[in-house]
Amino acid sequence: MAKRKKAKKHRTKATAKKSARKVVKLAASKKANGNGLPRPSNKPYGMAGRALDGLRILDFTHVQSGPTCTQLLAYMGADVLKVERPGAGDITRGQLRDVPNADSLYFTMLNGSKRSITIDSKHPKGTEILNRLIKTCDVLVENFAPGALDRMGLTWEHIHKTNPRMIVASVKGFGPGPYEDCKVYENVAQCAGGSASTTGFREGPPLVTGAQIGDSGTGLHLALGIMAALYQRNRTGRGQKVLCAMQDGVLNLARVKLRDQQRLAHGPLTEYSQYGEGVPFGKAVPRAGNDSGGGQPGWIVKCKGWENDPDAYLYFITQAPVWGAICDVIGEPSWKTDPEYATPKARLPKLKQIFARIEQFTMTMDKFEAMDLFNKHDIPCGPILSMKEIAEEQSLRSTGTVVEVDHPTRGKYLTVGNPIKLSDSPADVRRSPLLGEHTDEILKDVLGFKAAEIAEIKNSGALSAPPKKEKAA
Ligand code: CAO
Repeated sequence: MAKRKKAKKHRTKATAKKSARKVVKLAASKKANGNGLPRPSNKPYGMAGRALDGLRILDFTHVQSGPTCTQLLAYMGADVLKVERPGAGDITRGQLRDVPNADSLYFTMLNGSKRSITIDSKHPKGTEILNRLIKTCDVLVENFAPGALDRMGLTWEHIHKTNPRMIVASVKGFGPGPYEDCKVYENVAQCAGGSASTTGFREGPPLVTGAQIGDSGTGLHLALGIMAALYQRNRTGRGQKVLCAMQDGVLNLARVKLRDQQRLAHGPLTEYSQYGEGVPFGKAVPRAGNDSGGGQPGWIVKCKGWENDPDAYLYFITQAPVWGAICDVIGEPSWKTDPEYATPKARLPKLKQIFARIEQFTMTMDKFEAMDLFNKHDIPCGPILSMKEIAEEQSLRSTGTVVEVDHPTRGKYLTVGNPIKLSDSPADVRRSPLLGEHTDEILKDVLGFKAAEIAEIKNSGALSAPPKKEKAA
């Protein structure tokens, strides 16, 4: 009887919390603009355009890491001028092509809202144009292999002398040290930054993750560095160099594992399932499968249909404050008071068995039913969503996180919009440019060249691919 009363009290508390949240949400939604934020004010400060309007970026980025950074800045209003090699452009335009003769999704999903200009940076006239662009832009962003920018003659000293206000932001694979001259791609960074050694199952090899923490993750770090440098420039009037190494970016995202490395010196990592399984720890942080990283143990459990659907799973967290509700819902009310289960410490060695019981329960319903049920009781959990489900998810479309844009050669495609929502600065998500689409426009509007000068520049060969060499007969 006492137990039932307590359970009822818990349910009432959880329901009250839920309805309070609903009331706040309803009140807010009257002013909200669909992405959960207040609508821009109709006062002048709310009508001031986008956050980065007026910021001009000379974008020398390619592949993924740098383009992630500049695309985000473009979404927030910056005028991003993407400089590409004539005739070829960013190598990703032609990689993983799904539509013949059209820019790939690899390229289009990383270069939205930018303008494209083709310039041969090694041609004397090309160098002249670049120097003029350096004078008019605020930030140069690049992620060439080490030394490539210098080989174009665009050393920090040269850029800083040409435009002392310019910020030069670079992604490199490694910072100064034994590997600083190495080229790096995503998975190399995941391995060198400590992520791969701590991802996967104990019995298996190191694993890389699908989330592009090396490329896109470092691009995000770079965007933050650029914003900080711009803020400092307001005070000093001087630009500075910003460097983000992919190894550092990955480590920053994997910092909890460096935490665990240090904890290991003081004893086993009790929240890792291997502790409960009695498997001794070695000298380095092991792979932890789907164990949750924090102090609230979690695991992935099967749901109805798992035999045929590879994503019919739910991530379930046995959060201590709702342990009573978990026991009630899964039908193990005695675990609330049983000293073997009642405290988080007592549960640690039995996590495998506890999750097996939870799984027995979740296998009776699909992942969305399970999500609804557990959420009613404030139990944290999440369905494993496939990319198909995400592409079709209407709430992500309404908030502008997933956006459909139209492209002249490939037609409509989905892209990821701005995940950072600003209440006075709606995201500007447009299709990616064709190679050199804005060359004339940039020469005329940004650099002020007259039609005759543009024709002369074009004749010089600085904007076109060098003629192919005749093959010897
Ligand atoms: N006009 C003329 N030449 C141009 C040009 C232009 N507009 N744009 C680029 N180039 C030239 C460069 O000058 C360079 O020439 P040199 O090496 O002869 O001086 C050349 O193109 C290629 O540059 P790169 O070395 O950066 O390209 P790559 O394909 O060999 O390497 C990558 C690619 C990504 C491994 C390397 O750029 C790199 O390590 N970048 C830093 C780390 C990074 O961002 N990695 C993430 C990549 S996303 O997975």
